[in-house]
Amino acid sequence: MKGTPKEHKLYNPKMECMSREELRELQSKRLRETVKIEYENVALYRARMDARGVKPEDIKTVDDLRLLPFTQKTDLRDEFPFGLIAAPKSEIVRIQGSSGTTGKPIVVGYTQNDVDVWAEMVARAITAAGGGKDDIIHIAYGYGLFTGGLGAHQGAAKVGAMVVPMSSGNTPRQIMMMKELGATMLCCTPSYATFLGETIREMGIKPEEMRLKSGCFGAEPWSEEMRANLEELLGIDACDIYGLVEIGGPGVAFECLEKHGMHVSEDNVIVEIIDPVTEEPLPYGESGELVFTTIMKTGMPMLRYRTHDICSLDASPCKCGRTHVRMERITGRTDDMIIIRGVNVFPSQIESVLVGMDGVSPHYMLIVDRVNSTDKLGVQVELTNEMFSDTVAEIEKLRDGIKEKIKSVVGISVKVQLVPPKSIPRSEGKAKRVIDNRNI
Ligand code: DLL
Repeated sequence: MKGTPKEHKLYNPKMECMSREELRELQSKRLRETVKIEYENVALYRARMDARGVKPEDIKTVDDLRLLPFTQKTDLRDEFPFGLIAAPKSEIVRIQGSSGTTGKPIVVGYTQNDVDVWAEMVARAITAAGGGKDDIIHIAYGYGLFTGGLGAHQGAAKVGAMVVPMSSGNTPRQIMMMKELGATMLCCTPSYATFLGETIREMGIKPEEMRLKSGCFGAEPWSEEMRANLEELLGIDACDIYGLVEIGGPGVAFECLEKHGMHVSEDNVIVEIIDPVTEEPLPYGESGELVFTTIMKTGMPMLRYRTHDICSLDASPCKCGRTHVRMERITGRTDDMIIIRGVNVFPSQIESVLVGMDGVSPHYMLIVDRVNSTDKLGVQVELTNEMFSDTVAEIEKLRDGIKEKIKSVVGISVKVQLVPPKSIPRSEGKAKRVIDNRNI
């Protein structure tokens, strides 16, 4: 909370506070090993490196990173499910995925080593947010293929805390459990945390009656204003945490109690910022697309993975003692992905439902609102002329059918509104498919 003196705790001081020179050497060594693994075991990487005339021996230090090819989400789709796995399949102990993908989803295979590395990244994040063995950590991220629940769980278990694996949903029960068990930390999306805070107030429970002191909130973009509001609602320190399933789930970067950017776990990943158009690396401080290379993963390592997330890096010293660079808040995306209640949604997924469906045209608009701190997705769909003159019962049946199909493809409930033919504005350039009314 503001004004409270900050006591900075570290989970792994050796790694987290290593000098920049030592870190560079460690990164270079680990990069060489990773590139060798990829070249020897993954046909796609071998072919791409061969096409560029690059051999593993050419990669000597982190400066040689730019010789390597990029990896994209489409590569994971094309190589689904096991094409990018670098370890023997019998070594894969966990599959995690990205929420809400249509057709071929994205899955990532983790070895026991990868699960352990990831658990430590989250343990560091929890420690940085003031957590430890004496804490009772309430986890309200969803458990499943999404990395939020299991990721936070593993990290909380690693610091030796008492873990309450609530998963998402059933808000009154979440609040009852937090209050009765005396949760001291909360891990969930920032919008859900705000909703919990508002509901706690509405139920007449005062923040003092709860024992919460801090939390790790991420999986979606949020703002400083949202942080201030959340901290005030729950009486806590709210720290940001970032990650993506391709690189290692939550914990890839996390805030300490200084709360001025997320320390990137640089002994496990190499981070770059590139110009998304020229693909050239940009210096610290400039805003561009985040790119990660994993250097500790063995199941499905990633070379220069383009996240499409936009932010900048800050290498100035931090009072907490960590030497790892910090990434600023994510300010946007280079693609049209939106995140609704922690679920990643691409407009193309909605389109795939509508195309070929009788009675509607493939013209649609997604409208995102935040009502009582909960994201709501509305989909406006244009009826065809024939359907427009049909009976109300038929139109309602069509609407329910679309709603159900979107739920099965994207994984979330949406409000479908059928609109008259030609009522959605046509664009001459890039079609505008999303109206985001959330103030984040
Ligand atoms: O969202 C992992 C995660 C779980 C992070 C819990 C933090 C807490 P994915 O489902 O693969 O993984 O989605 C990754 O979510 O590329 C960003 O666009 C967005 N994202 C994740 N964390 C943040 C954050 C998890 N702190 C995608 N701020 C990423 C803004 C975030 N966006």
